[in-house]
Amino acid sequence: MTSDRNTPLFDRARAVIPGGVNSPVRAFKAVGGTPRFIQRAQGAYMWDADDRRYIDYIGSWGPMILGHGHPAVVEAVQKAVLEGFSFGAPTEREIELAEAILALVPSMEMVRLVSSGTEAAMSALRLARGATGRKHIIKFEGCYHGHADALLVKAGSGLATFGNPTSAGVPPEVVQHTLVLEYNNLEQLEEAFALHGADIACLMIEAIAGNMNFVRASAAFARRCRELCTQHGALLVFDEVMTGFRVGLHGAQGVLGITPDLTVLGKVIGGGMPLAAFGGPRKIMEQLAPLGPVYQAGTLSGNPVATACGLATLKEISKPGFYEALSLKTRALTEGLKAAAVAEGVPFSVDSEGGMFGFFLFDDLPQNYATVMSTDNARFNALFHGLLDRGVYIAPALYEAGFVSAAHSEEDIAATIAAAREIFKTLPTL
Ligand code: KE4
Repeated sequence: MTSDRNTPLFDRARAVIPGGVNSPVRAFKAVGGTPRFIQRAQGAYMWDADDRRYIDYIGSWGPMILGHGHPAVVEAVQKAVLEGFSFGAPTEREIELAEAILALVPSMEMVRLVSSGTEAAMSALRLARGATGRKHIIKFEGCYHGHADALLVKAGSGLATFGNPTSAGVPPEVVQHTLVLEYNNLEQLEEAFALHGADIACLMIEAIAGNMNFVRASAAFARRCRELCTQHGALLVFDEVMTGFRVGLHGAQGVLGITPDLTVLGKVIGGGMPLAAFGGPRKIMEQLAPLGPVYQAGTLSGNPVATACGLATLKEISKPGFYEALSLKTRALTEGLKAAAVAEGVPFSVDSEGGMFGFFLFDDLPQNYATVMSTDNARFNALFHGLLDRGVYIAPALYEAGFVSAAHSEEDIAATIAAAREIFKTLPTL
């Protein structure tokens, strides 16, 4: 009988931390079972409290694009730590990181560094409202932009009506200006702008939605978001916390060829340390304190250790051929999984871009949240736990994306496909 330290650790954790975790998805609530308490990670692998090894397709939900413990990143962080943890004063390294980000995101002329994607999205939202003097915002069902109150909202009843809170503690008046539309629904988009266009501060979207597993905005839909924002004087905000530097060196905006007004970044730019950012044209960004009237601040914003980690990461991913190699590896995984599923008669569809991928237990790729959430939970959970038991760690929720790193080997990909094929043989039929 192998030792099981995860269970007592989970019991101990639940005694002192709500749900035993510091972020809900980690609790395995969607898939059941006991979360694995990770002791260490290296390259494409994580080891749990029982020293069991997993091929890691979470990558800290996106940041670990190089794999865990990349030597150049470790060296940069070790050096930074010896120079000081935090100063609460400007540093040259923040300038270097800002310049590096601007060089890779042409839609940005200025950028502000913060400590989490939530903080970046919340600040971008406040900036959009401050810069336009308008209150209303549009978001889409299935897109997640962190847990700021105004963004914890689900669709209201009926077309283009204002949203209702998805969380206790968010008063209805806080979300009364948030319109929640169906992703990829052109009719609702047109109606929302026809009814409210003059009052819309911004439209915030994940142009490749990783919080619905992996759903792309159609080219027509993304183009129409851009056109309608321009036409009505609203700001188009791309939340690229997940897709930024993950789907390609220039993010989803590079893949789609669309220039947003504001971009929200996180995850990869911190390389695993708490670092996120938002940015856009100078005329908008200079509305921010201390220059302009839109307040935004943070004790650890631009933290010198986090910026060292982010800079070292960006340096590695900017090297020629990085994304070509990563994309090939990711596609080898998704096509291999698809072939295994088809061979076993399991309905399965896949998509990927750069180092981000998704799969669905449907023949066709879903285009919106409702379809994604119609997935048979029992089948997904059987796949999740079957893979976990075979040393493959995918996202513990069917609405989450997967991530491949530069450290994943061909052998890792082959082992993953082989494990999935074994499970497809016995996956409960509908
Ligand atoms: P954080 O506050 O978690 O750093 O970022 C919020 C956020 C904003 N925008 C997008 C597109 C995001 O995907 C996220 C966070 N993503 C989740 C994964 N779906 C983080 C995992 C978690 O919540 O523990």
